[in-house]
Amino acid sequence: PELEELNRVRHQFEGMMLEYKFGIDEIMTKLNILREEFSHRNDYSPIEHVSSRLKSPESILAKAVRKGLEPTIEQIAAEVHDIAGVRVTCSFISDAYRVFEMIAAQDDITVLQVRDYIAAPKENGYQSLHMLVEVPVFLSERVHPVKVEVQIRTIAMDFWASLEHKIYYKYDGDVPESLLAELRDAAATASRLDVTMERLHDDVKALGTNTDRYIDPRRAG
Ligand code: 0O2
Repeated sequence: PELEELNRVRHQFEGMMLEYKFGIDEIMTKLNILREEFSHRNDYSPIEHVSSRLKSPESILAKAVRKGLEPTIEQIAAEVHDIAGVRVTCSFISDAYRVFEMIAAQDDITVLQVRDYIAAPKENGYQSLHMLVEVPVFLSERVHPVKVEVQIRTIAMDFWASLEHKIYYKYDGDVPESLLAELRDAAATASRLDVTMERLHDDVKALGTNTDRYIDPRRAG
């Protein structure tokens, strides 16, 4: 009977993970549609790259323990918000907010929570725009609302976050202060790069609509 109970729980857990995977599929479709539409219009796309991940059972349990949760499926589903994760990278900060608005405006999406670590970076320098959304998944006998955490960030923020994540795990969360200071410094550099790139992009865009202002150095004089 114990084995039977274990198998029942395992089956229930696998069912939950499948629903999260469907949630990811729905959000990925939405983002890919937007990307292809921009590409068809031959427009500049605010979406540079999209990736997704389903949190591993080990990480889910580790987070449940960290949060002091009962290790039940109900508690995990209610309290662990990033089991389904989608990450969008953009070239510019304004694009991150544009993608956010486009997702939030879709009728079947409910925005449950927004964490704007771009406007208010974390103490360690982490920057990213997080939105927790709920998307309906149509199953054979019911419609299930699935939570997906969407992280939207620039290429520079993503570069920083990937390395910081690796360092954090390498030191098991106990990163030496000197390294933390260098990371904060690097985050500030990445942030300055984002601001400069956005300004350059805006300048060139303004130029594009006023060709008179562009002087070809090979023809001038
Ligand atoms: P992994 O390995 O990416 O899955 P919550 O319980 O959701 O309310 P939480 O988890 O702190 O509180 O939420 P938050 O701040 O939205 O962070 C969730 C995810 O954001 C993390 O998941 C990371 O992916 C990313 N993140 C947040 N802070 C940092 C940071 O300081 N550095 C990096 N590199 N990523 C960060 P996981 O489960 O921590 O990691």
